[in-house]
Amino acid sequence: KTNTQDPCLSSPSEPARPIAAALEEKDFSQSWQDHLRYSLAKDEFSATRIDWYVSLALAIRDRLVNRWIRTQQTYYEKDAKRIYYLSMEFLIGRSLGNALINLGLSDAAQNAYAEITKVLKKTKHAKALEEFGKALEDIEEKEPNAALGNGGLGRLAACFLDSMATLELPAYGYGIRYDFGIFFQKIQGGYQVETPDNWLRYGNPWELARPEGIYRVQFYGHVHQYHDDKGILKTDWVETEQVMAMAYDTPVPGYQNNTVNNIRLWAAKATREFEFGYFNDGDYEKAVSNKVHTEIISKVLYPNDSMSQGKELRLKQEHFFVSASLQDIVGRYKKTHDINFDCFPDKVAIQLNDTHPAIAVAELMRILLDHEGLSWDKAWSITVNTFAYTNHTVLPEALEKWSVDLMGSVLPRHLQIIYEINHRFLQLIRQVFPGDEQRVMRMSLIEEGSPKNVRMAFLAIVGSHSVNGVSELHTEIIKSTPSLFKDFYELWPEKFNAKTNGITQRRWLLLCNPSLSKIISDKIGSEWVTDLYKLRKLAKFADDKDFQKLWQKAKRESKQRLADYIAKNNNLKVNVNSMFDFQVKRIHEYKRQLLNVLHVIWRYNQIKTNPSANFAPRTVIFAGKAAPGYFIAKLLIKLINNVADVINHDEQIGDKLKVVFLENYSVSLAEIIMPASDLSEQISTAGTEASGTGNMKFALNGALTIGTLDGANIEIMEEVSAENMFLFGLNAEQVLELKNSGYSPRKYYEEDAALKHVIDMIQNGYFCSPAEPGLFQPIINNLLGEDKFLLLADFRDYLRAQLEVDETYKNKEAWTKKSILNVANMGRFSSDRTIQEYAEEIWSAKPVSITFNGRSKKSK
Ligand code: T68
Repeated sequence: KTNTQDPCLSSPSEPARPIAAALEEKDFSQSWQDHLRYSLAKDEFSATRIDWYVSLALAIRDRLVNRWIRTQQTYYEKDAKRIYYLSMEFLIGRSLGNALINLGLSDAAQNAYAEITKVLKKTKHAKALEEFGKALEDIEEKEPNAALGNGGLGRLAACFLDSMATLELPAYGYGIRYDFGIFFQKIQGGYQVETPDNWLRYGNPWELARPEGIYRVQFYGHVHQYHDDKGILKTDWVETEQVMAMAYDTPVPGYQNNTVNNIRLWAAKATREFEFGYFNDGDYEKAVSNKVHTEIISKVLYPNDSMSQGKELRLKQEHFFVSASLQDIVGRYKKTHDINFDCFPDKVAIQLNDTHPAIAVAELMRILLDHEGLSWDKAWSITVNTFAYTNHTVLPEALEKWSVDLMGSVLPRHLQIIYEINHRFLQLIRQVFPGDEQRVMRMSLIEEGSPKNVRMAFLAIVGSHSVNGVSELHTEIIKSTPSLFKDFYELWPEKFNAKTNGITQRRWLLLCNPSLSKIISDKIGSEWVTDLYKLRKLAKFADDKDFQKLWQKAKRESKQRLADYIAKNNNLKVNVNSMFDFQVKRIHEYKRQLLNVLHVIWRYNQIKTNPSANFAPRTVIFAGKAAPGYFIAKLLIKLINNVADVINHDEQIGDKLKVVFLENYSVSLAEIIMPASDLSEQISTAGTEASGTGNMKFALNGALTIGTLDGANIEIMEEVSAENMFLFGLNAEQVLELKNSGYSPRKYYEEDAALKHVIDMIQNGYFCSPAEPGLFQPIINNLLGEDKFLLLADFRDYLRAQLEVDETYKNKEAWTKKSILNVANMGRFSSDRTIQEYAEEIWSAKPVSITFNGRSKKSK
């Protein structure tokens, strides 16, 4: 039925034909073996473990395909409002285990594995059996991580896709199909060494190339304006360099519903390949070198998580994926609505994951003005009502700025449009704040100076109807800080909102921690998998002795698994009865891994001077990558490894203290770490960590948090209550006060003998080889010079909290009770809740259920 009131509600077309269910009913083990034979042309004697992995993935993918098609058909038929999540990063990790869970195929896969093992045993072919491994996990481990992200921002995008599919939202992820993801980190002689992550080497069974889904993306050239024969001003962007964007699609299954959404990643291809006759025009060599040159655009993920370097290739990456995505989005809209753009914001919501895709504001304007012939005002209103922007950082060096010269050269038409946006925007400022030229300067999209810069965050704010921070505190900070968005908040308070991050409990509890999941579901049922607030039911068992025993046993199993991993990878034996204390995240000064190290050295000194001191035995574990060009962060990794070396080889210390640096932190390593955690270190300087999401993963797996009042830690405290955490340090307000009143780190150093001793040991070469005694001097200079992140101010209170941790850990029941209560109160931190809020408050998007072969919400 057509709604006469609302012209944006179009009548749904005829329902599509029912889909044959034949494949869904085919025996799973048979599918697996058939793929080995017919897709890979291998028999069980020549199959490598990777072949077994790929054929298994293909058998699973077969079971996604019909629902995937059906989902896209349904969105089209219902003319649903689509959500587009534009992100330079998607840190997906592995897909196999997640697909099994979401499709409800875990048992089928286990049975198939057992069956094939039997078959192989009969052949008595030792090599064949060995390649097949001892358990399904051996095969799952062959899957490379899809590591197309740096850290929290990219992993958040992946959790969001999972939640959007589970909530049946018509959502698409758009990004770049990098040939190389985040580098592999090796530790050599204590130093980080980077090697390339060639994750596509053996192919990628999850993706489907869409060679027909290609778009032309333009760069450079110049703008040509003229009046056509009717006297209308036309704008052409001409003599450009052109690159083709080719689509690769990966399915995103929802949890046991029929929804399978899509993530579309773009790969750069030379235009020449697609232009008939180019290779015939004689210059073969030029053709090939041109191909190499342009395909560089999607070659590698930039490994910086907190620093905008202003590199030309990065700007090209941003425009490349934005332009292809917008062409795709506008094309999809026109299939249903043709050239009537009035309904565009009712049918399309685009979320900008940080400013990395912010050029989209200018690109959509360009498409609407230059290609679709809309007026400025109409195009602008559509643009603002379509876009929403998420900010993820307050660090000034991370805020993207592009020099006007660079943008004028790479994207001349976009620069022109940005100037026009700015011109109109500054007129508005002058109207609202007459005579306040200072404010006009501060708010201009163009930063004056040499070079002149385009401020991308300002472009994103002006071009969006919503601006959100990723926690309550972070949102308050961006609204109130003059050097951030205070002026914009004063102009448009209604645009600003908080959307506290979340994580998907499907990956971060159900999948990664089967033993804890089982005892939880045995006790309270399994509704928590799609409604995390259901975990509250655990609270009444927090004191239950039998339940506590089960809880401890699950934790111990996971710790044993990690201990085995450490034995193998670090050649170090750790005691599973010791407290496993983790700080895993990117290495950055603001995250204060150094504060953790200072505590470790202090503890070492205490144990040495008083061997009978009653500390709870601890294993302090670090993991995380440093940006390859971040000198101090890399030196910190070396310091951690050197400190570990001294402490781990000190026989006086024994089990009381061990220090471990786990190399190459990744999504799949996190899946081993989280379940094994007792203590979670979330110790950033208050006011610096926008939200954090590792904090949530740890707490959901029963770790207790030692942390500052920063980011989402505050909201975790609101849920689990302060007495079930170990909070310390200055709050964000006190940090500002201290900085404003003149902070002197030296004072703390001079007045605290134990702290002084720790710092002196680092400075005097206690943790260095005699050949390079001054190795860590740059770290000391930072600490005693500016100490930008107030480590010394927080040191004493951190020690106090750490001693409280010891006391609590020694009381096993008290600790376990707090652990249970942490898990019980984690409901708020499901990304399902976060996405629900985005859908209602920013996107105005509604779920669309997928009916599959006459059934809805039910997979086999
Ligand atoms: C993180 N940011 C925040 N940035 O640091 C973290 N940056 O507090 C928050 O929980 C998380 O985002 C999710 O909101 C990042 O991870 C990046 O990775 C990044 C990448 C490129 C450029 C700048």
